[in-house]
Amino acid sequence: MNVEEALEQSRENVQKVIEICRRPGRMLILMQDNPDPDALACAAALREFAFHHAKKRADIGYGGVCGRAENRAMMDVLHIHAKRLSAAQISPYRIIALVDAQPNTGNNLLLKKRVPNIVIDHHLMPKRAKWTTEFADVRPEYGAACTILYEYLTVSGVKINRNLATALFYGMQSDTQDLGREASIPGMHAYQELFIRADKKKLARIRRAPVPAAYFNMLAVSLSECVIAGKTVISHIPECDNAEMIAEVADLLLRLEGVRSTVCYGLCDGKIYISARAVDLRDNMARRMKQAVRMIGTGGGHRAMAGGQVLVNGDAEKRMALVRERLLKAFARGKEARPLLPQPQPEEAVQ
Ligand SMILES: [Mn+2]
Repeated sequence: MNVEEALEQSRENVQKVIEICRRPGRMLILMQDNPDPDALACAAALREFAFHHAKKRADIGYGGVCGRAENRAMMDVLHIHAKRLSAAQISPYRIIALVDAQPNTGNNLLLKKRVPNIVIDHHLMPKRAKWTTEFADVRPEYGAACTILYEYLTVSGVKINRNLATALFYGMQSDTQDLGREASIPGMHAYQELFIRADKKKLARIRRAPVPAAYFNMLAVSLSECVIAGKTVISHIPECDNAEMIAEVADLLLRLEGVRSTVCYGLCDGKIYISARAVDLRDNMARRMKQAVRMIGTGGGHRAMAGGQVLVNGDAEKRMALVRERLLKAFARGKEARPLLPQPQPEEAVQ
């Protein structure tokens, strides 16, 4: 898709989105349970869009936790007011827009029986997507979903203020790793436009947000038991208080020389979260992730990055062991797993 075609598509779509926003009743913009910068940027942009075209002040919500220091800093510095909701708190909303996520994927609060009004996303859709919505704009070729929202604002004449430009730029930057991963032509165009307008000082404050000591502790744990199997690195965090740490470790380990893909998994809030990353788009992480969690959880994403969740009922250790087995099978079939780092020798008996 070139830039003109993309904008044409957006011009067509904004009419329907405006019509939905103009209906009476409260509107909720729902993100995935652990919203990332792309989701936050989408939500901030759609809120601005709804206010401009329908004078509607939408709420922004998510289940789970927004734990990553950068993401909390983004909300803080750019004044994105998102609230943590329970599934029950969603029902009073008359209009629901799901951004950077899809229904029935297990990563958001939307219950099966509730049909959303708007879905704007860029994740690969399952062949037979088992969900319905009134309006959907899903562009799997886009590296970041907020590029779609950038187009909506642009084609419908909504002014993008400095904070919003910064949010959109950071959303694109973080989902595409500075356009190095799954960047589309419309995405590159939007990135350039937004770079000029983004507040660089605020960007720096977000990217280098301070982290607590627990962050380094989790990092140390994830590295100490990390294994390499073939060209895949697999690490885990047995007890993780921040699900986003798992994605961060998967990203970090991808820098290891000679590695083609990375997987990190960890137990957080009674759920096992899994993140997978690939250097090369020929390795389809979304497909492997689906294979790994088949019958025990949900998963999906993109070719270069994928995520999954497995619920734990009962023995968490057994579940973690099963997940490990499944991951080794799906991501490093037939390869022997050996420790990545030298293992500490057992201490000699003290006399
Ligand atoms: Mn995204």
